[in-house]
Amino acid sequence: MSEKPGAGLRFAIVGAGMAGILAAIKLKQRGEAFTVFEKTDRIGGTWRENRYPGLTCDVPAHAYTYSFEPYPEWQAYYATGPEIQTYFEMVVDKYGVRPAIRFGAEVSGIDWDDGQAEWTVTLATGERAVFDVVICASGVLHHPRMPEIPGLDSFAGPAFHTARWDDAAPIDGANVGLIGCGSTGVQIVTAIAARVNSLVHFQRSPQWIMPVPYFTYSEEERAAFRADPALIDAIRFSDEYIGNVRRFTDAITDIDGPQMKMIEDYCLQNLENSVRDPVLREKLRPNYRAACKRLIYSWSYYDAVQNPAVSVETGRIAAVEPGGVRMADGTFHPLDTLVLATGFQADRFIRPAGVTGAGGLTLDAFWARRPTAHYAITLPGFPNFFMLNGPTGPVGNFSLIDIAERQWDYIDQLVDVLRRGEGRAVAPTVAAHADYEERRIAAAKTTIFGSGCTSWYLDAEGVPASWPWSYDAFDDAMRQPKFEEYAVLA
Ligand code: NA7
Repeated sequence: MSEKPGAGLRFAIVGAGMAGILAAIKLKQRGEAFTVFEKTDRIGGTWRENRYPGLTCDVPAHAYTYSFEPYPEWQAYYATGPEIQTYFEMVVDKYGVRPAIRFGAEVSGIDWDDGQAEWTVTLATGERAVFDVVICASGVLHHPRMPEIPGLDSFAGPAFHTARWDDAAPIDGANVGLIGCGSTGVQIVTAIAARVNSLVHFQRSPQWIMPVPYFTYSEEERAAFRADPALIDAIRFSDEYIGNVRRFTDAITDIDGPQMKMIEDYCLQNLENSVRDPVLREKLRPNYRAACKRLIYSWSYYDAVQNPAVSVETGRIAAVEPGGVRMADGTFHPLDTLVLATGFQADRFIRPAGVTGAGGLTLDAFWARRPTAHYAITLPGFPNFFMLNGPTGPVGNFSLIDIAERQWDYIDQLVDVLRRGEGRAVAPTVAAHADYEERRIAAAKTTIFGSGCTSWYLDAEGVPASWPWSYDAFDDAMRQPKFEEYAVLA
């Protein structure tokens, strides 16, 4: 484990996904001492873990890319999961951070020592090491949420969550059941509709589907990207992407405004124009506001769902039986394979690792009511502990890489306080964070996420957990921490 290099700071990064890789690169470029702890044997986080058919990032590929490492090789406007994994593997080697990653190193505890002003990181193996700063980059959606359906364990064939894809499960020519219609379920329908004998898509709630353009890049276009990175920037900063991000965040914060009306009209027009059968059309018609659940971007779902092999089942599931799924009205769907696209526990973050901050304050206690962090990054009582893509951040329909990079700039300025020797530890004050939370919660309740639907955006009290202000407000907040909101420990 890393030694304390003179007066230099020792950094622990938890997680080798997109955000952990970013932190590692930034610290390596500064020549600082860091160790990345990765519980599995590969980098990639979400993109390593999810391998379901149709896995695609719904942020345009050239925008879902580190700003310092544009990638001319993307095959299409939207990248697939395997392509993104390849990109991250390339970046990790190009920037030489792989040797600093400890694979198979699951962090089970992170404990602050008030006297020494340092963190002890404990691994599941019992091994311990001491650090000055912890960067928590453990992701958001990584603990599958299994549905509570009677008899689920009795299913005779393969039944598995989408984040635990079973390659041996029959799909081609098989009778497949798919529970869940979020982004994951919709992508799977589009990918397997033409492969199955039958696909029953169990839909508890209909979804808003935003039609988006899809096109591949030719070899000539990729050659042009290689020759002139300005062409990549033109996509990255295009009105099609960044303009839409701005309009989208305007819409979610001004729910009766013109931008939201445009989104709703556009999606409904897509439904009317694309789905021919009036019965199916009504099944697919959402009964809550657009973007209340995470808006689904798809160019192909309505085509796929009209494949004769696909049926949309809107009844209530009563039980899973060994041979299939029984509905409350007695209907039985015989199935070979049952896929659970039922989402994730979005309130876990670094847990189940136990984190204990100053004065013995545990993260579980601090988060007893809801997970939160000051501007989604820092926590009062947890000095020198920084989260990337932490709670209350903007997890809407725009690039989490962009978000993490801006968050890193904010973190870097707080760490500078330590680098300059102005103190040994920095954390937000209780009062500053309480003020942030009060303003955030009041604003969150008025966003579209709080307009009356269920979703993973909502905390246990039904308050939207996502950043409730505009993209520009986020950009502004990340430019410089309000240092007066922070206490520096001498
Ligand atoms: P989501 O968006 O949380 O979607 C989960 C889906 O599963 C949603 O349609 C749920 O219906 C459905 N669900 C959950 N439990 C059940 C039960 N018990 N019975 C029937 N249906 C159920 O997860 P995804 O994996 O699709 O997407 C997660 C994020 O990953 C996505 O937003 C992107 O950011 C990438 P409900 O709507 O609750 O009625």
